[in-house]
Amino acid sequence: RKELGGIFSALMVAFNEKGGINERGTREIIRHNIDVMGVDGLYVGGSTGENFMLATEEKMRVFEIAVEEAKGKVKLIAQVGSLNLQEAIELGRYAKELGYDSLSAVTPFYYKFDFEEIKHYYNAITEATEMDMIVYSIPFLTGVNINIDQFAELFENKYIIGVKFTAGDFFLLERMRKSFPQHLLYAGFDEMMLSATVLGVDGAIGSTFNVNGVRAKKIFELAKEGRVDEAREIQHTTNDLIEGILDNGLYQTLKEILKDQGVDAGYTKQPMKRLSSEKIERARELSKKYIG
Ligand code: HMN
Repeated sequence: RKELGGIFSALMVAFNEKGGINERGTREIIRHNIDVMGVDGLYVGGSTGENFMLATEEKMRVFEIAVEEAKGKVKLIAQVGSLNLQEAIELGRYAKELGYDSLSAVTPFYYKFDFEEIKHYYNAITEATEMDMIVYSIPFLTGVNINIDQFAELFENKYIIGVKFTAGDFFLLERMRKSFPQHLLYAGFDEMMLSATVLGVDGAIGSTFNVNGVRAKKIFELAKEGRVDEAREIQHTTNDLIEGILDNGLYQTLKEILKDQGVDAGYTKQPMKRLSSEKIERARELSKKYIG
């Protein structure tokens, strides 16, 4: 299972002006990630893919496109989590059929589900699909916090092989690394990747790797070799870029940078707003300054 480590781009999806999937653009983004960024894998259907705003058929189509462009080249994880458990199962079965390496599912959110309910959700998906599962924990967006004992309980399910840890609680991350040496842990905040790597994560899954994957890979590899000073320099540059991106509008700016790099990344889906012309200019400046 540790073969599933490394740097995974949380795949962006290109949309047209009306919000439909721009397939050609999406294929370009995938190839850019593989050929130019050199990532080890793709995390398909995550937050960055604007997945929670898509219809089931659109989610399936994105899974298909990623397989067509990337199968056999990089590792593929399908995020299937949904408040509609039946949909999550259906997507999981489809990802299995398509040959994905693992599933992942966001913790069910909005209704303040208790832990028994959350556990049932994961067990239902893995029982129906018999696929490996990476828990997608992102408390700042979901409001769902899972503690170490609860992770241990989830891991009693042999299909649950790891956690995508998008949080800044590095005490918890360290405790998890010590308690679960065999499980896969992925850093979820790109701006904290070096710290997470020093704590021993097996990989990282991030949105900014779509444009900054080369640096991300370097940080990860240098830190694994114990060359922390060199890694820190690259994290500093990376964070100058990420600060600029967050300040300007995360997904919109990533798409503008991709466009500046010659990739037809299209639009974000409404109600995400369009960038003003000043912000588009700013995105282009970031692209020139940090990517080249
Ligand atoms: C996904 O599911 O798309 C990503 O894996 C989520 C990932 O953790 C990103 N988080 C969000 O977009 C909310 C980060 O890469 C994040 O965008 C980045 O660290 C900038 O804060």
